[in-house]
Amino acid sequence: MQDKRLINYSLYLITDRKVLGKKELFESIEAAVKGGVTLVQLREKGISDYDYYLLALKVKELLVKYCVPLIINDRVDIALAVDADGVHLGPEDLPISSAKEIMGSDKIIGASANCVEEAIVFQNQGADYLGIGALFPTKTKSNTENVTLRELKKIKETVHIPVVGIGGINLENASSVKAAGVDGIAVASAVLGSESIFDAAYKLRRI
Ligand code: TZP
Ligand code: MG
Repeated sequence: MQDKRLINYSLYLITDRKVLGKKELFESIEAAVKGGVTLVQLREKGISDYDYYLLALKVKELLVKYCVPLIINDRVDIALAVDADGVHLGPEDLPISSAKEIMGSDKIIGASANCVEEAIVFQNQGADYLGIGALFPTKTKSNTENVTLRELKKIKETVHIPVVGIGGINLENASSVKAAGVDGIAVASAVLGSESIFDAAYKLRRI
């Protein structure tokens, strides 16, 4: 487990099987990491707890080799079971304070926020970083609220924890997100949906 103050948020990969097509998840994560992904969030929906556990364990073993931290979406229990580096929580998940109590202060707790007010609340509750979006149209997640680049910039200027932009970010618009001053971009389809996962990650990392 890396010191959470030293985490590199610059290219944050969020997994999603829907965007992978025929590509295999585990190999795709490895290609993305080789291309320059600095942090991975395992985001699995609709699989059994046991399968989620086994997959998370395997991905954790892989990422340890590359010194890339693993974040688990939603599930504090799976994150603890595989000794992941942290968890990402949304409005339907455990409150940040409870997750912190269960996981301890060494683990990373990320939260999704849509505006400055929410960002301040989650920071005060102990979030270690914030995911802000959706910044652009995305097919990867339904029921997202839209967040403007202007609001993103305001959030970044207001909070003191790392801020990551998310939602529909790709090679064309990544520079505009960077211009908002963020600590990183979080992507699913721009990397996992790409023909060459390595190249896509490499190019985004360079931005
Ligand atoms: N949260 C807000 S938008 C989003 C999530 C998980 C989806 C990001 O995926 P993509 O394919 O990079 O738009
Ligand atoms: Mg969630």
